[in-house]
Amino acid sequence: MADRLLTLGEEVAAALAAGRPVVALESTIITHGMPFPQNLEMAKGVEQVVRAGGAVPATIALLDGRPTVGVAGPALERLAAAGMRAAKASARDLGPLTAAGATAGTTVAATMRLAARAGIAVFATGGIGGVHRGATESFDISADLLELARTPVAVVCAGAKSILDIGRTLEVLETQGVPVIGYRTDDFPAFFSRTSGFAADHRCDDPATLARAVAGHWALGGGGVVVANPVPAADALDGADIDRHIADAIAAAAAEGIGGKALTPFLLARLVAATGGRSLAANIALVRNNAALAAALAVALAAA
Ligand code: PSU
Ligand code: MN
Repeated sequence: MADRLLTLGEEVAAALAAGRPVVALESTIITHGMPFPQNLEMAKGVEQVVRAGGAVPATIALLDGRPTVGVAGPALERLAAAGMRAAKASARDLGPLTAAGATAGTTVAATMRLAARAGIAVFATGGIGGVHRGATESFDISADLLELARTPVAVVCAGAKSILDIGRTLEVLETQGVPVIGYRTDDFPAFFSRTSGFAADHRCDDPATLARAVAGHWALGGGGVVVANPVPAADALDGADIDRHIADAIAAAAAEGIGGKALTPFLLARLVAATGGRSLAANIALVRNNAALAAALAVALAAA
């Protein structure tokens, strides 16, 4: 059935109508997470990985006020070139930005909301938002965690960057009833590194088992699921080195009075600048790795 609020790409609409596997992809990682032109190469490359895995990619964004599921071609190029000149839309921003006719990258929270509305249950990204360090004072907790509580979409990620307080992020996910499933790992990964020192509460070792775990959560009325897929060992970065750059970035944010929705993009940009190409290469590698697993999960769910 047509949804007059959503613009669906032709290929995505056909796949959904036929019950074929589809993987949602977010776009704040394109506009606010990586510099141009690497962001565009990443976005196109990740779509190819999803296709190679037997699923149809659906990049989601707000284009001139239209919530769009299946951004491709020149529209994807415009979005990537706009970068931080585009807005950053979390779930609460969708109504106002739609009314304003804005173009925006959608965060994990906003992408989940639009994916669920389109009927897409699997979503690949790099890292989720979470509880920021110092949140006991700032109250800065990403809306990603609250959307995960309520919206039945499986989010395949490489854990959370340690710009965040990972322990408190996991506590909020537990409170909100969000399962955290390690893929072929007992540890919750820390984005650039395969371990964070915190455990993932469940583990699955193959896509079919993962699909049963996720489908079971939904069958019993659950919302979002975090599938934590560690960065490939060959692409992982040295934890101590990254932590030093993260500490510097957080100090710079405090000195410049950066907060609210500007904080995460500020920290990400500082990290890219401080580590040069290395962190960007690792970031791209782990997103591709997540896209491959998301495709396998979508295929397994469609076959079930
Ligand atoms: N973490 C990353 N890369 C990203 C983001 C987070 O390592 O690109 C983006 C995602 O789009 C995520 C958003 O949903 O930042 C979270 O922003 P906030 O903390 O303002 O909720
Ligand atoms: Mn925030």
